[in-house]
Amino acid sequence: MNQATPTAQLIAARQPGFSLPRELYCGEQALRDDLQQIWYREWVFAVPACELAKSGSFTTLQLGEYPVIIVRGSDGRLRAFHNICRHRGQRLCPKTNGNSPKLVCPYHQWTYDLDGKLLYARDMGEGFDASKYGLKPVHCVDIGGMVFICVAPVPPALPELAGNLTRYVMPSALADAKVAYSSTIIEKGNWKLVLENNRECYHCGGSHPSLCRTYSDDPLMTVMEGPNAASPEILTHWERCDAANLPSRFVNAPDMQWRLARVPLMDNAESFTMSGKAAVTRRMGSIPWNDAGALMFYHLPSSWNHFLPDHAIVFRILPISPTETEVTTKWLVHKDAVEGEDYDLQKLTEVWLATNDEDRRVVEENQAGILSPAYEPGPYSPSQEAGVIHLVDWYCATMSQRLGLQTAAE
Ligand code: 3BY
Ligand code: FES
Ligand code: FE
Repeated sequence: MNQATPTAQLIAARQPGFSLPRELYCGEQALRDDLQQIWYREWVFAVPACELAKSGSFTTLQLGEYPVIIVRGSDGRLRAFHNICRHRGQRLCPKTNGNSPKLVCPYHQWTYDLDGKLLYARDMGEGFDASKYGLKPVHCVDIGGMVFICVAPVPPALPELAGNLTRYVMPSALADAKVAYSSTIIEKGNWKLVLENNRECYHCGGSHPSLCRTYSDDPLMTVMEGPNAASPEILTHWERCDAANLPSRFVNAPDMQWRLARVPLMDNAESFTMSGKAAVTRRMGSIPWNDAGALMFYHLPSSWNHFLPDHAIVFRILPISPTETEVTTKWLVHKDAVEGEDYDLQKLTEVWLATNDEDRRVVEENQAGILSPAYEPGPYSPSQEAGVIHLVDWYCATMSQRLGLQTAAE
């Protein structure tokens, strides 16, 4: 019999429908377990592919203990590698983004091709076999313009997600987009608190004055029951989208690891702007109307996204420490849209920059309260926080299964 680990015990003892025990939101061991069992085993959204448009374009990220680099090869393919030199382990590329015809280690200049092959290593003596020292690969896929990586030896199967995501984002033509703006902030909160906050709009009325101009905080907007079960307003929207062949109906993984749905904005608003009007005059892709709403795509553990007719906003989170999470937001527009002519950067970004900062504050206050020994798990609202319940159930089921323990609820 396996001895249950402390994390497994906490999960087994948790009360379904309630927030998690304190230790899972702040403990070092809990984060180590989260990294091992979730972040190092799942596909993690990294970047939109349009950010790596040319041969030699690269981006780097830190996934837990793993520095990773993603680069487009001269053959046009995207590849990911462990961002560490095979000589003595230097981090190969310290920059977040750039373009380079070769990957050159800054320490002793070992030089790698864009496909990871070691091309050049000075004075390594006779018999040195460069073919043994290529960069170590990381799994990498581009699904409809969204790049995911997985550091596990064998990544989880993708077909369900890949087929649906490709179909739903196709009308946004992400291959013809560019990044108009990128923001990275560190929230002083556990990654699960960042996600919990994102999965409900119970807090929206009290926290998000600018987002609430266009985004309804009706919980039925956030949680739908299926492709034919939603509020009358959403069903009407889906019928209109069906007629235009615009994939819109709610579709999800059975365990809610991902979900997709296109929902209308309030009062036929076009975009997440202060005025509700489109922020970009040049629409992305082939979405037929300005008021087609937002295609929402959630994927655990790392991402949520809104694809609007005029622009898209992609979000990525990465855990930094038990009580710190990096949140990166990118605004995508049509690649030919010109700043100052087709869009005003401030109008494009102001609502979500403000919303992110408001969310940062609530997450940090949530973490501060949970750090108190007086904290005890509290009940989620079944109607308002159903999305949070799904998230926490997915987390507990995944963790307990992988830590080798059945919970009372299963
Ligand atoms: O970003 C989201 O996913 C939405 C908007 C505000 C809260 N959340 C449900
Ligand atoms: Fe990279 Fe020496 S560690 S060249
Ligand atoms: Fe929020």
